[in-house]
Amino acid sequence: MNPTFPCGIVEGFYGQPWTFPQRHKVLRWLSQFGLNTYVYGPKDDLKHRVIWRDLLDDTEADEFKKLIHACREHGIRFVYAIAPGWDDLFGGNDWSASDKRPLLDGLKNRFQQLLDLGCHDFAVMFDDIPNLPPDELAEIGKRHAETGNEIWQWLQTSPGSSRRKEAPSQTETPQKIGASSRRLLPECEAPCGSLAICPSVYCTRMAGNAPSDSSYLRALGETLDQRIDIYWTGPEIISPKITAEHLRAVTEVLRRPPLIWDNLHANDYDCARIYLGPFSDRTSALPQLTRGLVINPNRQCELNFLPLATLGDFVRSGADYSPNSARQKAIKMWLPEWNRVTGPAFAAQTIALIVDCFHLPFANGPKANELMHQVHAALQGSPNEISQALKSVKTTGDVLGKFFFELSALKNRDLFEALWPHVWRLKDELSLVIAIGEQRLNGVEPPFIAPDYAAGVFRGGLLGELRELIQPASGGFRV
Ligand code: GDL
Repeated sequence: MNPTFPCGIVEGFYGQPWTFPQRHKVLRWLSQFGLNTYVYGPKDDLKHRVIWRDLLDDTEADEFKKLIHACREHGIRFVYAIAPGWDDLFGGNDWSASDKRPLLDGLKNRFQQLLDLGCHDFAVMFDDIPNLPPDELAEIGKRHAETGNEIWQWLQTSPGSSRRKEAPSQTETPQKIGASSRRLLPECEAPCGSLAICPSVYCTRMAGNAPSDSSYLRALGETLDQRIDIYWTGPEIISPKITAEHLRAVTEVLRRPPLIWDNLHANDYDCARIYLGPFSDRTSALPQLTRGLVINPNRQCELNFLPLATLGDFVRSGADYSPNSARQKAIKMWLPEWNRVTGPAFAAQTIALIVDCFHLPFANGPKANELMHQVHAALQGSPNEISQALKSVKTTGDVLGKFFFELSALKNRDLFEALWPHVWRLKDELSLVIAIGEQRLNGVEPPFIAPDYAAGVFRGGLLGELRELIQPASGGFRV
C-alpha cells in the first residue's frame, strides 16, 4: 500500500453519533489496519449541522483535543467537517436570508476553534440540502466552490494553521488532471492542512445519470481551487460497483480525481439491515485514480471491525485483493471481541455464518446463498425436495438459535446490542420457513400457521403492511 494514500473512515451517517470512547476504539482499529484518515461529520451531531455556528463547549472541546491528539499519535489525519446547508443559505440569491451573520464568518469561527485544538484538516459538506432550486444549480455550484476557495485562502493564513503561509490563487493554472495531481499526506509529524467539499450532487444518479451535463458539477469543478478535494459516492449513493472507467469520467467533470466517500457499509437508511461483509467491487486501481477513500460505515460502531479490516487489506493488496480471503483473515483477527462471560468464545465458523447472513447491500455471503437455495426448495419444491431442504434449513436454524441464546453472554456489550435484534429476526424468519415447509409436506393448505406469533404481530405494523404492498423487483419495485 502507498502509505500516503488517504484512506479510512467518515463518521458521516444519520442517527446517534458515536461516543468518544467508541471513536478512540475506531482509531485503534484504523491504526491496526494501516489506515490513516478519520473524517468527523455525523449528520446528527447538532454542531455539525443543525446549530453548526455554535462553538464547542469546554467539555466537548476537551474531548476533541484528546481525539485529535490520539489521531496524531496513531499517524491518522483527523478531518473536522461542518454542514452549513441546513438553514437554507444556498437556496436563493440571498446568501444570508435566514441569518444576518455571514456564512463565511460562521465557518471561520468554528474552524478557528478546531485549529486551536490542533486540527488542521477540514471539510464543508453540502450534501442533502433539501429543495435546491433546479434552475439555479449552476449558480449554487459556483457559490459552493467560492465558499471552499475562501475558506482555503483563510486557512493558509489563520493563526493555528500549520500550513505553508503563501496564499495560493484560486485562478492559478489548474494542475494536470489525473493521478499526478493527487495530493499526498505530507510527511510531517502533525498532519498538515487539507480542505474537502462534499457537493450537493455527489453521485451519477443525482447528476441525472450524466455528470458531464450537470451544470452544478461543471460550475463547481471549474471554480473550485485545484487543491481542494471533492467527495463523490460513485454511480449511486450506495454504489454496487466503482469502476476505473467511472472514476476517469468523474475526474473530467470535477477537474480533479474525486475523493471517494463510500456508502457500501452505511446502514442508516434501513434500520433492519447491518453490513458485516468485506469491502468489495471497487476497482483495484482506485488508489491511483482518486485522491482518497473513506467509508461511511454501519451506525453501530462495533459492527465495523470487518469492513475496516478488509478496507485495509484492499489498499495494501492492490490487484491481489480477494474479498473472500480478506474476510477470512479479518474474522480471525476479530475473534478476541467474541469472548463470553461464561462458556467458550464463539468459533470462527459461527462468526463466518453471521457475516454471510448480514453481508452487503447487494449480495449475501456464500453460506447465506446456500441457505436461500434451501429455503426456496423448502417453500416451493416437490415433497422430496422439501423434505431434503428442511433438514438443511433446520441445521442452520439450530445454529442461529443456539448463537442467539449464547450471544446473551457476550462480554462486549456494544457488540451484543448491535447484533441481537438482527439475529432475533433472522432466527424467527427461519422458524417460519420451517413451519411452512412442514405444513406443506403434510398437505396443509394456506394460510399457514406460524409457531410463535399470530399473524400481524410478527412482521406487522404500518411498515409491515407497506412492505407487503410494495416489493422490490429487478430494476425497481412492483405493487
Ligand atoms: C447519503 C449521505 C450520508 C448517509 C448516506 C447513507 C453522503 C455524501 N451523504 O446520501 O450522510 O449516511 O447517504 O444513507 O453520502
